[in-house]
Amino acid sequence: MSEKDTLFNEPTETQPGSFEFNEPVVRVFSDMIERSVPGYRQLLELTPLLVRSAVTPNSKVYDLGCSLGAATLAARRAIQVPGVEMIGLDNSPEMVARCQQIMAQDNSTVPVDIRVADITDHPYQNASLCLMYFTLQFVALSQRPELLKRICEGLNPGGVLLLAEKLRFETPEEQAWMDEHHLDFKRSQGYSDLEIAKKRQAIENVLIPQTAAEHETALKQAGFGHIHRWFQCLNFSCFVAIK
Ligand code: GEK
Repeated sequence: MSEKDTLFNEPTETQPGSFEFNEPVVRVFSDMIERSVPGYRQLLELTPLLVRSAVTPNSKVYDLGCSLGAATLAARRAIQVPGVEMIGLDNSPEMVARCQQIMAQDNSTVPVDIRVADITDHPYQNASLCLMYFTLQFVALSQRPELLKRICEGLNPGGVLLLAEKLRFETPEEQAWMDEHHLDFKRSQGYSDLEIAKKRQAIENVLIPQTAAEHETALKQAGFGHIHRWFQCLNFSCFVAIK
């Protein structure tokens, strides 16, 4: 069970400077992401539909930046074809340790290997599906094109990347409207204005969002043939990219 996220409601001296996926974050992570990302639960609810159409027998399914494995589990429980192996990667050892316990408690029979790894230098091969939910936004901008290329090369023909990201917007008006409504969403989830401001400060320069057009161009340049933005909830979106 996730604890309630009160990390940014604590006295300033006990707070981390820059945001990190460390033990205190792991303890509250499920609550934090649900109350911070509008549409997160619906994205997870729709994931099985996309998994069932993408995954082929005897292939691998990767979850990149798996955290506590919410998307890994959504996919794992949906896989109906034989010979599939799942691999969840995250570079936070604390996240991986907890995620391994969560996977061990799940009674799905699809083999799953949760590893501490940097997704920018991990090999990808024989993949029919890669999930990358809200992780690319934490990778250095300079490393993103190469990472997308490696993922595309590791997918089999017809293989699918599901890429969920926080978006940046082209015009100041659209950006301001999205920011305002995202703020209101967080307030509606019980966060105070002070908590919201402190979290924003901690995550600035750590989470770098790109525009939808930038993502679409990068996915094309990485070698994907078809790219659709199939889901958006305020400033959070999911793309499907098909090799
Ligand atoms: C979910 N997908 O619940 N290599 C590996 N892991 C990384 C890297 C990297 N280079 N950079 C960041 N991470 C999940 C949510 S959270 C999103 C993903 C969020 C990991 C980081 O340790 C963290 O666990 C995850 O990416 C991002 O559907 O917190 O907004």
